[in-house]
Amino acid sequence: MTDIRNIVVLTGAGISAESGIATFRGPGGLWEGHRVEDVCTPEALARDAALVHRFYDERRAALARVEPNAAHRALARLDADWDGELLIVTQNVDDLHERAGARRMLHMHGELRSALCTACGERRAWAGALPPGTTCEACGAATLRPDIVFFGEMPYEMGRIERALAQADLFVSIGTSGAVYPAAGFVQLAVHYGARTLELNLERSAGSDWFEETRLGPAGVLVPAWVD
Ligand code: BJW
Ligand code: ZN
Repeated sequence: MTDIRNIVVLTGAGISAESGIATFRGPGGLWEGHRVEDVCTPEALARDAALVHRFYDERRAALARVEPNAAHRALARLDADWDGELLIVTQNVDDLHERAGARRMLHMHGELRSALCTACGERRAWAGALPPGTTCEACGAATLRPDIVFFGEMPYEMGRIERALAQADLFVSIGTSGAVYPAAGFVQLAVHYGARTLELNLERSAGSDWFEETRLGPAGVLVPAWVD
């Protein structure tokens, strides 16, 4: 990687699969018979808040039963050792990158460990269960919801991500199906700005044709092999 200084890494559900967190699409990707596209919407929250809260309460509780895997740890080593710019953009709402020790990262689709006030936009830590009726510390409204980016909502930090992609010498995509925009379009942006592109995924994805190189296999093997 001699000519590489600025790196953007995009991660998806596939990087957490070996930790035991189910991916969204493919086997086991349904939740109580609902497609993620049907549960993770502002309309679903308005229609059946209890269902949506239960979905996320279970996912939040499951975080306590999983650990970062070799792929998360390899990216944390990259973060610690890399002298150039690095931004790890995760679509995941779990906290396995930070528990592995990564620091230069952001959660573009929100976080299970965070609550969002729909009245004032305040985000705050959400550790255990949040009983219905809990009020926002900033504005006092009882309007807290999971701090998750639903379909039709704008992902977080898009400006920062686009600036990093414009500066990137290398874009690496790990464990994502390329089915959900805008993340699915990052490879095209990276190519447009002249970055090298590498995909590490279990199988070919919707975006594979855009990448200069695709390596197929489990993230727990491919990511350490790439980093070390
Ligand atoms: C392994 C592995 C192992 C397995 N090792 N690999 C039509 C066309 C284009 C766009 C749209 C459209 N209609 C609507 C849109 C926009 C929409 C969209 O893209 N929809 C598509 C379904 C078509 N996008 C949005 O709405 C986004 N916002 C937006 O566009 O804002 C702009 C805007 C706003 C308002 C008005 C106008 C414009 C928001 C998207 C939010 C996504 N949210 C979710 C839910 C998060 C909460 C939760 O976790 O519950 O985010 S959906 C879900 O999918 C989650 C993920 O982050 C996201 C991506 O999934 P990911 O990570 O790729 O997982 P999988 O399961 O799909 O793939 C896993 C991969 O890993 C597979 O390839 C496996 O092979 C691989 N793998 N094991 C390595 N061991
Ligand atoms: Zn508030």
